[in-house]
Amino acid sequence: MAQNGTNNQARLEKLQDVIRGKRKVLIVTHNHPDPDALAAAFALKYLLQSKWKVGSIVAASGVVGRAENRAMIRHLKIDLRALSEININNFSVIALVDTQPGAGNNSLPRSIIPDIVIDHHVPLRAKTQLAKYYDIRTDYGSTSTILAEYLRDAGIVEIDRKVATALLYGIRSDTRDLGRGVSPKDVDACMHFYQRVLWRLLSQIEHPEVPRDYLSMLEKAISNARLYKDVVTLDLGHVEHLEIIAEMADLIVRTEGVKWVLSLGEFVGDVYFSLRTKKRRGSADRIAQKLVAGLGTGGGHEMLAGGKVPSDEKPHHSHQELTEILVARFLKAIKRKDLKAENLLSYSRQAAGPRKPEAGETHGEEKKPGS
Ligand SMILES: [Mn+2]
Repeated sequence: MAQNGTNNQARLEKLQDVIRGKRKVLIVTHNHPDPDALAAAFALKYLLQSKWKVGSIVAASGVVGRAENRAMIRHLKIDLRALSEININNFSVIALVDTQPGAGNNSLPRSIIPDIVIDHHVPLRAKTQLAKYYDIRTDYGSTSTILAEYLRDAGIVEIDRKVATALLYGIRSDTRDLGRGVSPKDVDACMHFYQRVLWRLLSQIEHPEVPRDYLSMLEKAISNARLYKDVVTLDLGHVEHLEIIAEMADLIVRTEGVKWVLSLGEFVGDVYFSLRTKKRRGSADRIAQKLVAGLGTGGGHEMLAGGKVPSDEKPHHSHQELTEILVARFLKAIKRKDLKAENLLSYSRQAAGPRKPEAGETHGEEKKPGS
């Protein structure tokens, strides 16, 4: 960390140059912000205010639908505004976090080059390099980690406890509890603010009440899922909120014997997908880009990625046709082209029956009742 110290100080000074003397900063995240995007924006706002006394507003397009993310906003009192209700001309500095200009997943008008871009997604976009300040670390598990380092290097010791909680959740959520696409820097960042985390609040965020229709959504997702040997594709059809597509991918990739999941759905006319793999060097980001070549935008990391095909891009294709194209491209990209589809639920039922406990595992009857 020490050899990086000067580097980090230089970064902070450069950032300071961009915002010095400015009155108000607009911080924009990707559409339908996830915990990492929310935490990074929340932390940047806090940094600007506490270090340089510059006010800012956090805004995004889309809907926050996932129960955890809504709980995060509520419990941590994150003031998230709708980008459509913001007059961008009122701001002298514009920052993008957890996304980049041209990535296709944010609603900053194309004509605007942001002043600040902070992100961890592959690829580094050409337009990002036009920003006065950009910090893209594709080896990091989360954008929250970058912000945590800024706060640490800015010498803010008694960091606001809600910000610390947000950052920890942002890092954990993007790295699946520090187990996926994680770098030592992500672990360091978590350790650094550990003492400031509000644990009870974090638990309430991670285990929120889910809406009544959540279970029926689960049922629909799983009963439609198709299995190709070790690959699952599932089409959720029309979804009420976007995050359910990623949530299902995360759930199903945990299934024994499943190495890849492509989860798709339609939201406000556009087709979205999430890609997950258990392979640590899965190049999911590159596969996502292959899927949308000539159709839309995609990107991500080795083990998780996503993308979007806007309806105006291929207006003569139905949702069904687009989904079929994406699935066919996906199966081809991971060399599972000629396999016959099986129903995921039938595969699951085949495994039903008594399972031998593994070494060291407690037998059912020895468990305390209710455990
Ligand atoms: Mn992220």
